[in-house]
Amino acid sequence: MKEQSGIEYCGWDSGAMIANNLIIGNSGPGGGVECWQSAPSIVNNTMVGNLPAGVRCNGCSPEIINCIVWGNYVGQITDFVHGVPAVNAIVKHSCVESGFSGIGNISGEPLFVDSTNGDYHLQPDSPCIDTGDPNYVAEPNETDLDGKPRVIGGLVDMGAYESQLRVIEVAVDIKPQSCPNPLNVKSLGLLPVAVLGSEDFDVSSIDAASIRLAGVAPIRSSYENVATPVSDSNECECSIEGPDGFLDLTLKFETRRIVGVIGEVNDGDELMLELTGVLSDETPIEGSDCVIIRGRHKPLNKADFDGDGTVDMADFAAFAENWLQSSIVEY
Ligand SMILES: [Ca+2]
Ligand SMILES: [Ca+2]
Ligand SMILES: [Ca+2]
Repeated sequence: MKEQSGIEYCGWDSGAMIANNLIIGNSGPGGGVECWQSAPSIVNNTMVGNLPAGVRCNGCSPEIINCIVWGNYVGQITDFVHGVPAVNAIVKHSCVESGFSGIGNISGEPLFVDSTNGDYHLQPDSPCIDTGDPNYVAEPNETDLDGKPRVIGGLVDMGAYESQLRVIEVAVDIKPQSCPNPLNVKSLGLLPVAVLGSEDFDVSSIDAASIRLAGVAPIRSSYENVATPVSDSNECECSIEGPDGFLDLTLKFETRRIVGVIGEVNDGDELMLELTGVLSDETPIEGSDCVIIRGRHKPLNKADFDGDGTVDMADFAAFAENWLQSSIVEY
């Protein structure tokens, strides 16, 4: 079945397979899927906003796998009696509002892209990504509701749509060959940063123009072998190890622009800076490294006209003194 939505009716002894459907906003005796005396397999469906339930069973034992059952009005997976959870339903690796007993089930908000406007694709940080049945093996050429590959990222998602977005984690080294990485907030110089290549990751696949560190673009980039990735997964772990035989993407950022976006910091603070970008095929990449703040930085208050860090009468005087300047027009 490949319906956008609709009441699926599984009658007497049916062993129907209901897969890859959006079952949204139905109302009727059963709601989304109604089963009578049957044992259908309900796989990779997104069932939302149905009245009374996402799945309602009358003497049936459906097997519900890799589904999202959320925001249905009276209950999610219920017995014939309104709102009572279906005792004979076998529910696995599914996201069910308020939870449901069974292996691999979760109850976190599924984070649809825009459910108000009918977009039930998953946001990149949805808990339903890669949390379907870990042993699920897609058939050759099996697709999701969009006709896109059913399994991306090695593990199947819950729901009708497989998230096609695969974020690649990259190794980032702020100040290659220095550890820790001091950041002098008064510096007018450049902050060197490298995205590190490895046996598995060729940095020439990166679209260097897309790179941002804390949202700031680099002023230049190059390819050199400058450092070795740290194997420790602790995010602020760093190393002084130099070239390793794999080319790195080296970038230079204006320190004052980085300092401009990090907010108020004090001497000795440790701060993680996030690096984002895309590969030339648009696959997103992300990574991070940490800096130790040297000096103290407080973002300028716009009303602090004399720049002494406090807003007081002296600022008002400076403001008043300059008031008329703006109305003087030179001919
Ligand atoms: Ca996946
Ligand atoms: Ca470093
Ligand atoms: Ca390297």
